[in-house]
Amino acid sequence: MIKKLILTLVLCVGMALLLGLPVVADSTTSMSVSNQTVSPNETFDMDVYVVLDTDSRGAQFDLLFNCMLLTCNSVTEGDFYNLGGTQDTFWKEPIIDNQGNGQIIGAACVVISPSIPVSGSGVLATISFTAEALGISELELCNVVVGDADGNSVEVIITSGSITVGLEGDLNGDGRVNILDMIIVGIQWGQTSSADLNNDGVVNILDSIIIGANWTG
Ligand SMILES: [Ca+2]
Ligand SMILES: [Ca+2]
Repeated sequence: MIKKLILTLVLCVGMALLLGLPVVADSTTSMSVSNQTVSPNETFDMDVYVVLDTDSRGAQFDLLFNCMLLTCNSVTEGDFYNLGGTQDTFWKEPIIDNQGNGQIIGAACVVISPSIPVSGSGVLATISFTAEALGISELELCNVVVGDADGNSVEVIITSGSITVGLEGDLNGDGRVNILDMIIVGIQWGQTSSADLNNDGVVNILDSIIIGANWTG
């Protein structure tokens, strides 16, 4: 019985290779930012979070945001690669563009020899923003590169986020929490998107409840 199962598995893999089907890498390396709701004029922090299932010596990212809604004040190194300040790293300050496009360009962190590579999870960087106007700004991670202990690129799952400036639950940014926001939850039901108000990775009834609790009509 076991031999049959193994033979079947081998045949399936062989067929997949013969047919040129993509082989999906079993990667759990990820980089993400979350969704937050903030008030106008509020200054707040957003962490860039990493999860690494392999030893790594460095990572870099860019991030796009809506500079009509947000001003980026600073991007500072997190405690992931420096192990809470106990080992040496080089932190490359990114270029911050609060005009025109709204970009953070070239944030990077690398451990410096003889420091050890790291794995697990933690904060790669912390971004300080100030909310300037009502609305929703997508936070799009891009140009993400994570290197393993030998400098090889690692496959990374990227999860971008968003900042809602205004009332919690006001998904369309019109200053009210009502049926229009509930409709957005309905449209995005089951997805990972900006309507994921409680940041649990899926849009569902729990997000609807948050809208109900903040209902203005
Ligand atoms: Ca609304
Ligand atoms: Ca949710």
